[in-house]
Amino acid sequence: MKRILTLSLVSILSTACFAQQHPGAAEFAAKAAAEYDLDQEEVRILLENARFKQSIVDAMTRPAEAKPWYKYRPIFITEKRIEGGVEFWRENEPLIRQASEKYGVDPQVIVAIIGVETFYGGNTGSYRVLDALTTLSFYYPTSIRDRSEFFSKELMNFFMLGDEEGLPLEDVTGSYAGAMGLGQFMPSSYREYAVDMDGDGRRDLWSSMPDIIGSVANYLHRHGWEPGQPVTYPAILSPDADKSLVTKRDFKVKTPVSVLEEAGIESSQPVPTETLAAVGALEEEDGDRYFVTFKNFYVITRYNRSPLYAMAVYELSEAIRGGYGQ
Ligand SMILES: [Ca+2]
Repeated sequence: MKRILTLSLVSILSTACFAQQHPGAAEFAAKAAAEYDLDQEEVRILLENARFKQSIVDAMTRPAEAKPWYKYRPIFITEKRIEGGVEFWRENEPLIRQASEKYGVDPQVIVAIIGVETFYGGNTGSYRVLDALTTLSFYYPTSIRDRSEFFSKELMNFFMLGDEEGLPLEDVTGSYAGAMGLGQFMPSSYREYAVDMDGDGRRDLWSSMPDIIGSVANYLHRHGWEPGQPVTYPAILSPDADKSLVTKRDFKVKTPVSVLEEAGIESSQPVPTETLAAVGALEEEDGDRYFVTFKNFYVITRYNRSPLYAMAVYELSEAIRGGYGQ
């Protein structure tokens, strides 16, 4: 009897110690119930058990994308990551072929995305997603552009995902931004684009290789991937080229290649003149390198907005394809 009493006291005390009242959490729980039909009490308890993490705030304020290309590239384009990709492809060949055919996405790009995101599953993130999304919803760093609303929506999606997929929300781990599984899907993307390719009734992006590979392929397909079409080619600029056509962030393809040519910007590889394209620049040690981008490059930026990211995925995919012998 005494022992049970002691135990329950300890559990009450520890609950009290860990329970955190986050600013805005009560309103969030009320909104979850009113607008998304979630259980208000369940949401409230989950939020109380979510911990603020200073390390997440710190990580958010120094993203790798702030680096110039010549410093960013060596992080992702390594012998180890290329060989890992070839090996991953060989190990999962039937699944990758199946997903590639079903969704119309080039196989090497599926492999490269998983390679850049998590080193083929070697690093899927060790933060509790509940802590990450709570921290970024309620304590977003004030030193950078405020994205707390985005993370608040992701937190809501996380709770809905928990309901739909039966996920143990307090145990789910991911990146410091709350991205999950081998393809690092944010909760809204998980809900929208993940597929149950092994047909067991659940979408498992951590341990079902068919679901993981199928989901990455479906994500690219749903954003408009064009199989077998180019991603990007180096650009050749004439001395009087119109550099106002060079974009930094928006890689939506709007300009026909023929118009780029008139402006002194030429693709190093031949493409039909009516092809829509954009032009980007990457910072090398000895100055900017220009490149013409196509629809597929834009699709990769739907996975991550940074052109550095898209170029890393592309270069890795080509190196893996070479190593695989395709
Ligand atoms: Ca499944």
